[in-house]
Amino acid sequence: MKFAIRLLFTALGFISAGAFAQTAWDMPTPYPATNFHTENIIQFAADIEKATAGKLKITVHANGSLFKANEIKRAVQGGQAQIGEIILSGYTNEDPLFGTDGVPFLATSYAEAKKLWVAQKPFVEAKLAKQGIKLLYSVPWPPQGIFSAKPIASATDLKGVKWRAYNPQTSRIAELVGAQPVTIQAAELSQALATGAVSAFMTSCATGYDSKVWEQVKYFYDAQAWLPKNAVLVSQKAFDALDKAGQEAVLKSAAAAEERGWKISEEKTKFYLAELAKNGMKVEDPSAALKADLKKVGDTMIAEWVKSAGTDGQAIIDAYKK
Ligand code: PCA
Repeated sequence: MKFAIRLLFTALGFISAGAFAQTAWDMPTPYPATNFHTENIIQFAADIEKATAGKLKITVHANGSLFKANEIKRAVQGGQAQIGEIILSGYTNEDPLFGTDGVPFLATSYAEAKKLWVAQKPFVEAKLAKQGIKLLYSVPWPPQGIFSAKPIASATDLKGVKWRAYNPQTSRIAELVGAQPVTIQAAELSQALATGAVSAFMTSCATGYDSKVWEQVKYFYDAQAWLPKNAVLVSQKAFDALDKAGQEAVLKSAAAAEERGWKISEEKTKFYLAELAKNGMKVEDPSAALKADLKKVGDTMIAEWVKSAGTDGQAIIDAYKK
């Protein structure tokens, strides 16, 4: 009798485990928990948990805490993480098409960035699919400008300066203006500034705000040079292992996150710029001379990118310009 009861309970246990099968995903992301991309991701994870009645639970590991920024794509590809966030242009050396949105002065407003994404997306999707990765959504950073400890009147003032880079393009800019590039991911930016490892860089007002750069850096030149994008990627294998309802919850929540993210990015730009000023930074337009110097850098880099990206790159440009 006792044995029969135990058997019965065991059987019930199996049934309930089947009916309430729980899937847990780890999601490494590169940027701080309070960054707008991360907050959007946390909402995305909550939407999925709700839509699946708790069957799919995504734990977000922000700020490079589970995998460093440059390790996240490989982790998703290799199945060490089921899902993750990357900055697409961080992978320009792997394939120039990933870095379309990192090319200076190709697309400089949210509307242009959207148009460029429509042209770029099918190529990024296909490339990732070959690597067993499914693209879920992508959201841009605010337009990129120049942060500097010292005032910059023209590119000449950047000669010899220790320049923080976050992707191949920001390194290339340093080379073209005669600065010294050092690659440092956002999670280490505050420390690099505090130790004097770098004193100038290009990024968004959002990252300037996240890293409280005003403690060392006093100038922001709002060059609006490009809008790089983050992308949320899932392992195709992990996605395929979900039931139909789970897959639909992920796709629907991703579409909502993409729409929400583009809106928040654009809307929060004003807030970030105001915060930089409020904390004692000079927020200015670049001088005519600096603008002209940056334009020259952009022209060089657009030509270099078109050359490296071949016929697919040309197809993206043609679709974008149409
Ligand atoms: N912030 C990220 C990438 C682009 C941006 O605006 C960074 O500085 O690392």
